[in-house]
Amino acid sequence: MRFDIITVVPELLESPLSHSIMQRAKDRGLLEVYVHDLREFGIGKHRQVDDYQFGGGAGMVMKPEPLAGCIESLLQKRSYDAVIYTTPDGQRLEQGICNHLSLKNNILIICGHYKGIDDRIRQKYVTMEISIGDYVLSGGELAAAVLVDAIGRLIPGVLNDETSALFDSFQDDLLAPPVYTRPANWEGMEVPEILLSGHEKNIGEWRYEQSVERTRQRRPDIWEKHQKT
Ligand code: 6GU
Repeated sequence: MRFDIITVVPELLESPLSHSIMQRAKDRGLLEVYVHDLREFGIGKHRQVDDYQFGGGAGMVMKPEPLAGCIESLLQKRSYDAVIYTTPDGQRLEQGICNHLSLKNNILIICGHYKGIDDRIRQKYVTMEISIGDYVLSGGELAAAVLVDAIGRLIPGVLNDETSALFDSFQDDLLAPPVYTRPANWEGMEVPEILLSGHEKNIGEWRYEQSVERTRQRRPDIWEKHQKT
């Protein structure tokens, strides 16, 4: 699976996607991430990528020509299954969207910055607009990193234990159960005995009950959705 990411701050995307599971996925050839510096397509001596907004108002807007130049240069080489714009006014990211996108081959992500991108770029090129939650970030780069991580880890072979993504919180509309490791007694606090019993079936049932209880208490909204399906 290949991601191309267009940004004015490439540095923000390097580190988050170059360690741990994402780096291993790249090393294994399962994931490719190419970050494109929009400034290379900037206008004039100063490689301008933003400008004042028509109609007045504070904040700069990303100009259409550099974005179109960068996007067109990528489209010459391949087509994309999705052209995603990261923006607070997009569709809120959920596990289901990640599952869906993990089946694609080529995804192009455009990171918004400043007040956002000229709306004509959205109209002409963007097929999906995604927000990672109801709060405002100073740019779409961290959201793009979140997207690549959340999607990339679902590619078969990326996670060590291939089944483990299936047990994630949200994957079946339930939060994950609590987990413990050694020592069994830490500062007088004991690990639930059932986990030491070796009884796989009982442990499975206990984990499910814990998941249900956590979901009811912490996320009644998810619990309601779970009961409907
Ligand atoms: Cl995708 N971008 C920005 N700038 N802020 C956000 C966001 C995206 N998602 C949540 N907040």
